[in-house]
Amino acid sequence: MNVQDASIYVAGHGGLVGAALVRRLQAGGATRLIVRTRAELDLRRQDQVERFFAAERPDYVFLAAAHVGGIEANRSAPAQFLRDNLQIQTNVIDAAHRNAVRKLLFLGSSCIYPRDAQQPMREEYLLGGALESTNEWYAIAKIAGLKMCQAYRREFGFDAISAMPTNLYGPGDNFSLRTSHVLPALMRKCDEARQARAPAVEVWGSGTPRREFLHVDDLADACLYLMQHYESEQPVNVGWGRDVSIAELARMIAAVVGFRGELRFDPSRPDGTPRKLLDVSRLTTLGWQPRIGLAEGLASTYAWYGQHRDALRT
Ligand code: GFB
Repeated sequence: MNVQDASIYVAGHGGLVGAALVRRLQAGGATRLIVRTRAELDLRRQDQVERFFAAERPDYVFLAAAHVGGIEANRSAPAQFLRDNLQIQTNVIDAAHRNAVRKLLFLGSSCIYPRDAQQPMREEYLLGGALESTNEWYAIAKIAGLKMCQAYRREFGFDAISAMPTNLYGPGDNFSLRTSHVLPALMRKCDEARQARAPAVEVWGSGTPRREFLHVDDLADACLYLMQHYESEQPVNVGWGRDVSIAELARMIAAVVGFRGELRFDPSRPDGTPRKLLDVSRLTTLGWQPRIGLAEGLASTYAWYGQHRDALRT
């Protein structure tokens, strides 16, 4: 793929991942980027998606549009997580194939692997056991998406590949306390507690679950690398390679933010998967490595949050 000349559609450019992809492609000199807002193109509507692809006929597609959220968002909206994601990915993958897209990259998630999978999780562990109940609706949709890519490659020869990122963070994240993931939620809670001189911040669950965090700019770089260097039906894990406990993460965030009060754990909230660490050897063997460590990424994300906090308080 020649980034400068190709027409490239980034589905979901308003989200954390899509916006990072646009930044990465623009930095690479892309001149023919195609994006649409949700108001312009509702990817859940097959008729709209078919009209869009027939008119634009992009060369390459990054499928980063999805209904996403943290543990509470997943719990409270199972139908939307299942339906929206199945609709979006089915419409886009099928229309891309029918309109001669040269290659498509589908974004999945590390929650596709069994809850009690051996750690770190290799791509082969897919469907080897039961899923984590707090996000099984999202996981089932993402598994269907990667299977669609495999099936379209086998039956139609469509060059569709899948990347499975670990938990992501960075500029442009969702900082809503109800629907966000843990990292932006704790950043915002610590920031507000510091400003209000509050004595404590509430951390959901026991603090013992372990998560791996990858900066979204690293993910975008990996996606472009895969688009240019990978052609197979096997999904590829994209992660940092190390994990931290939620308690450790909370302490790191408190230090970055300058919150010196107490971290108060609330065991009435769910922990979710006990551990989620990806084996990234398939990707590193292909020649790609992440660059942004968690301490550095937390500092730059907090700087970004500081510039946008008023607009982000929803
Ligand atoms: O990031 P998170 O919402 O989702 O939660 P998952 C990770 C862990 O952080 C859980 C704890 O153990 C939470 O209980 N946690 C502590 C908090 N304080 C907070 C808080 O204030 N807000 C939030 N949100 N969590 C998601 C899946 O799982 O990961 C998605 O729901 C997707 O489907 C995504 O796979 C990558 O890491 O548990």
